[in-house]
Amino acid sequence: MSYFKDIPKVTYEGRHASNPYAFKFYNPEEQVGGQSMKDILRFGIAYWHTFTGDGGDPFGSGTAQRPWDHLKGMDLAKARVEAAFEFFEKIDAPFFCFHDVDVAPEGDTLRESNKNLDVIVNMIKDYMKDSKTKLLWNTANMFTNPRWTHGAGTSSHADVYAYAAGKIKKGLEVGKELGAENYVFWGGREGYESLLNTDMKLEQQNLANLYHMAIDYAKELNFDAQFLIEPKPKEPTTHQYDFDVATATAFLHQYDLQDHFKFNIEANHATLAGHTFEHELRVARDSGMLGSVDANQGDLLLGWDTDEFPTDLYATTLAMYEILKNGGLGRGGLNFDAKVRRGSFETEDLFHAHIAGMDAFAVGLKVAQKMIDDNFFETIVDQRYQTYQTEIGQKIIAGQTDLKELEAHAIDLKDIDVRSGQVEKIKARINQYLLNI
Ligand code: XUL
Ligand code: CO
Repeated sequence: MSYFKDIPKVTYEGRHASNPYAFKFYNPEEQVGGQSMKDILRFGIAYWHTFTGDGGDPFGSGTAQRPWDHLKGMDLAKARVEAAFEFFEKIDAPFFCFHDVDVAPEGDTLRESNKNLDVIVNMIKDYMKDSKTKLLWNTANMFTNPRWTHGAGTSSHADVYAYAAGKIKKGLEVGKELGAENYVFWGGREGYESLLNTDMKLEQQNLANLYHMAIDYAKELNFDAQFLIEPKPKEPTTHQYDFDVATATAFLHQYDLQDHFKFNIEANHATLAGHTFEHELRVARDSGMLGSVDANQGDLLLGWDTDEFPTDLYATTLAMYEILKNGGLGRGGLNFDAKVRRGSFETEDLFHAHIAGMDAFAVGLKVAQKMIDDNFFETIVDQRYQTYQTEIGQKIIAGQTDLKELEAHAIDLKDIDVRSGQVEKIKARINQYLLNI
């Protein structure tokens, strides 16, 4: 049975191609900076948005028209696996990602849910044998079911906490079974709605303990996936504990978890935190903790997590610059945590959206590599900070001076030659790079 029978396999046809089912810029085998595009970009398909989501929003029900809509329960779950692997093959996806509840329906108990999950995981494992598509990461959904109302690892109820621990245990076993490269912790409802009824210290300590238990169990399983924290400042809770990379870094250090985690950075979460995407990538890169990316974009006019497919070439270029300067994403990848708009309800839109996202990152990659080859940003930054190459400047950056010596240096200074930052000149050059690829 084919779910996408009218859609051909998507291949690279070049920037002037008119075929909507062709990549215009993403050419998997093309070498960029000595590596193939496919190996640098490591695209992932988010199961929840592409195969499970129905296009519903807080104001209206689902609109998506999917060839598996007539099915229910385990039959629906099985059809989605078949459709997913057909989709991966047609779009040439190296990776996919899922939450436990995306792939298998929950039962009345954790035992029943695990039973359903085992059936589907076995099926996925069979499909993976004949597929090039690997598991970038899996995770446990601990935010949808009403039991998670007050959080999971930060719940006010010990039974809910134990339930969360059980879900993570199973998630690690599933990740091991399917050879996942990473395991993600997005703190869905780990935060608070109101400080008036919240013991923040207890909640954060409990969450840290849960992470330590997960580290121990992964060791016991011999599961060597990279653990990833995915920061988000708000939504669904008013204040999420993993607010942004800087906040989550402090949390990891406070509870001695810093050697066991990297970050999965989502563009739309960055902008919700009042940062740019590249800011969050930079903070993680500077501390050696950039692990993976949820590739999407938000709508600054709306201000919630709209999870749009990334099409903004400026943003993908600056993101790819950070990723290349990081030496790539290692075991991470670019997971499209993105959904087609509610109005884009036809099945073929799933293809158009992924093609648009893959092409946008391919452009970003090529432009960023060209800038790096030209030492574009490096030259600007070196010049801007050149006074740190003087005697006193070198002492400052080496931490080998003191207030007395610096006062003596400054006390008779007049007319310091502070230079323009020239940000408009830089932006004009970036536009030239973008138009010249
Ligand atoms: C929610 C979000 C999640 C995580 C995985 O905003 O980004 O889908 O990526 O739980
Ligand atoms: Co995400």
